[in-house]
This record gives sequence, C-alpha cells and structure tokens, in this order.
Amino acid sequence: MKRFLLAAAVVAAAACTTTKQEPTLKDAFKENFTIGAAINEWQIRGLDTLGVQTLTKHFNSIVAENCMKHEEIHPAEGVWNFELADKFVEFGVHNNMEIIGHCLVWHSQTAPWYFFDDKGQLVTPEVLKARIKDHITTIMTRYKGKIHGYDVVNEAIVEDGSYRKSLFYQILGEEFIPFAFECAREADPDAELYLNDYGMNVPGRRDTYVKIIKDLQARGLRIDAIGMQGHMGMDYPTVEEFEESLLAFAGTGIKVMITEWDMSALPTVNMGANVADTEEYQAKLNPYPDGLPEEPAAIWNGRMKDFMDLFIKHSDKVQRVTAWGISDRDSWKNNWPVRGRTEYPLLFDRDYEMKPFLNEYLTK
Ligand code: 9MR
Repeated sequence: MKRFLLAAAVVAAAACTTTKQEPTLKDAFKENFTIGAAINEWQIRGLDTLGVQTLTKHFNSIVAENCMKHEEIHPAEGVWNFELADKFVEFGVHNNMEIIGHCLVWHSQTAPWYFFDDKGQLVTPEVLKARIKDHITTIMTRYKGKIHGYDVVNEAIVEDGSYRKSLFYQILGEEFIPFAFECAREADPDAELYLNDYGMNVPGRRDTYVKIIKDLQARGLRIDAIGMQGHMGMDYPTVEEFEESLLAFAGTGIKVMITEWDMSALPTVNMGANVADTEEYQAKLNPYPDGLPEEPAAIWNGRMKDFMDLFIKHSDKVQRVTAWGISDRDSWKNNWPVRGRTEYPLLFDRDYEMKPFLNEYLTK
C-alpha cells in the first residue's frame, strides 16, 4: 500500500510538472486585448521554425506583412496571385488565430496598371471605382468567415490633416474612403472594417480621422476600429500625445487598435542630409551592430513599458495590440530609413528571447 501511494505521488508530481505551462503573452493580456504580429513569407511557409514557435506560443492574432498588398496579390488586371495569401489564411485558421487582412486601399505598393488605361492615361472615376470594387470584393469573398477584419484604407491623411494627394484622391477625391468602406461591407458584412495610419499622435491627422469616422457613421457605413500603427522612436511620440489621440478616436464610439507596433532603438535619422556621405556618418547611422548596449536598452524598455501600460490602462477601448514582426531580425526597420542598420524594435530579440519589459506582465 505504502509503495502504491509513493508511486501515485510520483505520477501526480510528474503530471504537475508536465501540465505547468510557461507563461505566454497571449495569456498575460487575455483580459485586455488580442496580441498580434505581422508575419512574413518565411513564417507563412514554415521556414522560420523558431519564429513560428514564438508566434504560436505567444500571439493569438496575425496580419500579413506584405502578401495581401495590391501589387503582390493583384499584379495585373484579371491576374491574381493568391498562393501566399491562401497559405497565410490557412496558417491562421490552423492555429486558431484572429486573422487580419492588410490592406485593401493604399497609395503605396499598388500595381501600376490600377490607375491607368491602355493608352497610359489616368482612368476615369467610374473605371477606378469598378476596379476598387472588384479588388475588394474578390479578396473579401475568398476569405469570408476566415479573415476577422481588414485595414480597408491605409495611410490616407498627411500630418497637416489634409488628404494625401494619392492617385486614389486625384481621381476620386475624398469619396474614395466611403466608397471603399461601402464595397467592403457589401463583400463581407461580417468582417470588421478599419482605417489605419501612422503618426496618429499628430493633431492635424488625428482631427481629420475623427471627422472621417463621424462621416462614415453618419452615412450608416460600417467602421469598427481605427489602427494607430505605432511606429515609434526613442524620442517620439510622447505617451501623452499618443493617449490624447487614442481618447479622441475612442470618443467617436469605435475601438482603437495598435496595429504596427515597433520602436526604433537607434538615433532618429534626419533624412534631409546626404546620409551615405562619410564613414563617420555611416557609423552614426548604425551605432550598435553587435548588440544594444545597456543604456539605450534600458531607455527602450522603459518607453515600451510606458506604452504597454497606456494600452492596458485603456484596454476597454483598445481591442488589439500588434507588433510589426516577431523578432528583431524580421523588422523592416533594419532597412529604413537607410539600408543595413542593426535595429532592435520588436518584442523578441534576434535569439527569440523576450524583451525584459514584458517580464513583469508575465509574472503578475
Ligand atoms: O514591413 C513592410 C515592408 O516589408 C515592405 O517592404 C513595405 C512596403 O510594402 O511595407 C512595410 O510595411 C508597412 C505597412 O504595410 C504599412 N505601414 C508602414 C509599414 C512599414 O513601412
């Protein structure tokens, strides 16, 4: 009997150790918001195995970093390239993740044919409308019931609050935004629909977006949330100005999402200068090729924590926080605003170790 009890105790102890889960980000924030990452081709195809492990362990939402952009998915009239987007969606469905589509209308990465006729002239408003409708309807119909929400219009407003003079704007005027939302609602009435932009702390841009949201609402169109991209640096934005915009957006009654979060740990580059000029300047541009020293790392972690605390403070308004990549090795910021920098902007470092500022949330 004694031996039996001892054996039972050993089995119970073993069960305890095997069932004890390591803490994860998605659990840590489950009462607050979903926690997402943008994923690239290597991750979608399962080639970045450590990246995929980190992703499935810690994140419960994904967004396509590039594979759903116009020039990727719709490179020529009537030509669709769904191969990677299909795999992206399958990946999300298979891993039971909230899947976000990025993006349906954007001035950048648009295949050149979209705005021109066969004589090279800008198309008429009617033709562009038909093309937008076809683009939105084809994608949203294909992924109906699988994609949770879409960045319908991306980066439409500039800092002073005026409309970006994109070809969408030049051909259709301000109407291109409500028109895109109307097409999206028709294509998949159950999908969430979002506006998305960077530099949302800037008052001019913020005020115009508040007006646009109210206008969409007044027209009875669906708008669920606004994405504050959150591409930050060591010296911008301030928590206070970011909070002011977050509250202004939430004041319209829709949700807020932090959609493309990353914070450069390197000095902000003034692109006005001829940046490639001298060796000395090159060293200044890429100051930490072998690892982020303690002092900037502490400042970076402190700022990231301040922002995460802000998102938690307003988690009744913030529905999702998405990092623009999984580990530092993935980040677009390694190549922007100049190529070949060693950047440290994401939640996991190059060895897939979680950044220190997150520890506190895991152990709470
Ligand atoms: O991270 C993306 C990078 O790999 C692409 O080369 C670039 C151009 O398509 O877009 C980057 O993602 C952008 C996003 O789609 C919209 N907001 C700004 C992001 C960073 O440039």
